[in-house]
Amino acid sequence: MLIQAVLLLLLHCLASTLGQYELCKSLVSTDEGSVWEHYACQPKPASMKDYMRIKVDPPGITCGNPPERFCTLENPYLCSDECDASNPDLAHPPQLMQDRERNGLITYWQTVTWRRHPEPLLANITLSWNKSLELTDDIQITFEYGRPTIMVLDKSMDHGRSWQPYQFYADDCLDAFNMPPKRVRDLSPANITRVICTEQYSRWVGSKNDKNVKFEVRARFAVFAGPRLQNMDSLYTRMESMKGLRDFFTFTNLRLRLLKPALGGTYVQRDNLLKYFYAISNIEVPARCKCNLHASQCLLIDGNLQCQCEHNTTGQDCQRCKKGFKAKSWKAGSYLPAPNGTPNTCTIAGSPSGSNCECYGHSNRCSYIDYLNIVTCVSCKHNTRGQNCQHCRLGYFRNASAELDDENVCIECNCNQMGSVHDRCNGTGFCQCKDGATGAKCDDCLPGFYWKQGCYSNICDEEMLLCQNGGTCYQNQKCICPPEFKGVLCQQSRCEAGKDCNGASSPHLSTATLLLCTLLSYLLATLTPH
Ligand SMILES: *[C@@H]1O[C@H](CO)[C@@H](O)[C@H](O)[C@H]1NC(C)=O
Ligand SMILES: *[C@@H]1O[C@H](CO)[C@@H](O)[C@H](O)[C@H]1NC(C)=O
Ligand SMILES: *[C@@H]1O[C@H](CO)[C@@H](O)[C@H](O)[C@H]1NC(C)=O
Ligand SMILES: *[C@@H]1O[C@H](CO)[C@@H](O)[C@H](O)[C@H]1NC(C)=O
Ligand SMILES: *[C@@H]1O[C@H](CO)[C@@H](O)[C@H](O)[C@H]1NC(C)=O
Ligand SMILES: *[C@@H]1O[C@H](CO)[C@@H](O)[C@H](O)[C@H]1NC(C)=O
Ligand SMILES: [Ca+2]
Repeated sequence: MLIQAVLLLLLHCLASTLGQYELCKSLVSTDEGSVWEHYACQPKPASMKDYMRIKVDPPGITCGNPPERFCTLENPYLCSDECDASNPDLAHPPQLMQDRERNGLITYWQTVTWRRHPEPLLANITLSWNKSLELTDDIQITFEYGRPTIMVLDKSMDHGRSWQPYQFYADDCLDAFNMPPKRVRDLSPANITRVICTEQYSRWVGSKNDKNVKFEVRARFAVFAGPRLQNMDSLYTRMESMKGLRDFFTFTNLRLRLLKPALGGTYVQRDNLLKYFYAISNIEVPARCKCNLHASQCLLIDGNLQCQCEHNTTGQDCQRCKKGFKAKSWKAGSYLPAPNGTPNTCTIAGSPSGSNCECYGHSNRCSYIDYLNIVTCVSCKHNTRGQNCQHCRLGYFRNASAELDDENVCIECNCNQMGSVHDRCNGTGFCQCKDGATGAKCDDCLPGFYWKQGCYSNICDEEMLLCQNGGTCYQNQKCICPPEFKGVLCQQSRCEAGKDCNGASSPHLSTATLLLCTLLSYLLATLTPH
């Protein structure tokens, strides 16, 4: 017992020297021998600039092709500097935003100058990681020769498919974006995830004084964890309880939209446009791999960051249970309760912790049904049903290319409501069609039928059911008859008994004549004795 206590103490020491959530598991000795204990865990923060891919737009925005002279805002008449892409000493390619500078030598990416004024000088810098990351400290972008007057930081959480603004920067927020200027310190816990426009990093202070533009992460953390981030538990508790807080710090891509360069004053001096351009020497992105609290390591494998998943999870972000470990559905680990959190491990199918009830990852709950003496899964998700969530719900069919534990295992039948008997389908997705309907979803008609919110027998066609007496077939639905004929196929003359009508040979009878005809035949019919 003493040894156990000492071991536990040791473990505690180890955990606290390592920092929070740095261990996914550890071997603990108990009376029954050594067993693994599992904890929520996350990788250490890292300098993600080492792993980012940079793309600058538009093409040709980088200076030096052709070679170009440029001036500085401080001394606009001393234009001895040159950018030349073909000379390594004078080139300013994009990778100089992420290099490791040595011996105090500042290296930077630089754009062409604003020769095309008043056409705006625009540039996008897109940073991609092909991995979900979570910010752990301030993003810091270092501008040489002055910070932009207007810029936007965007982020994507889905590998660049969709983008959203992260922060706006301008020397005049109202003028540039019609937003009131804010500082992060104006934010309260309730609106900490608000996207703001700040004027803090865009005002002209001389190009040597403050070169940095920040996206403040520390100040946002401090709202919960205190000014020196001494109470990280409190932040982690918020991460679990406050909707959108973790997502706010999560991204796969970032984009800087540079909209207006530093001016060094209020106005653009049109007689010296060679002093206006963008130059960035460094982009610092301190973050950790997002592994859903299932990994403490994140490694570069084949050029991509990859969580080293524990707890029998898998996937780039440990966002799935491993095959064969889907007794329950997948869950992210939890920071709570402090200090070790809850690992929410994936459990082996049919293992005791899954209560011997395999649900193929479609349910987390089992229940014992007394009178049947069975254990059954409760609230099967992903459109499954059954004791083990092994069947598809009515209106769904089994996806032949998916395993039973796949989220996509059941596909909606999608039977056409008008053409089908009901919304169920057979094992290969075929619906049961009403008379005249056909196709897997019963949204087509058999030959001899036409579609009008369901299939109906043709009234006329070009082969068997011909319209007569010059009638024309309208969409298989009806014969459009000449005025003097009627009947489904225009087979009937309108005035069979009327002599006057027989004589009418002109194709277009006037309405008056027609009326007269009808009247005459009516009169004849009533007057003729039976
Ligand atoms: C920068 O990206 C935005 C979309 O985020 C796009 O609308 C704009 O045209 C791009 N600008 C340049 C200069 O490529
Ligand atoms: C992104 O990462 C995934 C998983 O590591 C990999 O399969 C994919 O090929 C990568 N895509 C690119 C464009 O590198
Ligand atoms: C955030 O909330 C605080 C207090 O509730 C308020 O004073 C502040 O204006 C809000 N900030 C934004 C950007 O809405
Ligand atoms: C994961 O599965 C392996 C192999 O069955 C097992 O030894 C290990 O304890 C499991 N880990 C967790 C966290 O359940
Ligand atoms: C069937 O399952 C496979 C494998 O998971 C999946 O890629 C595919 O999208 C599924 N098909 C449908 C129609 O959902
Ligand atoms: C489903 O119905 C179609 C069409 O009737 C048939 O070809 C198919 O074999 C059926 N599939 C199953 C699994 O019964
Ligand atoms: Ca550099």
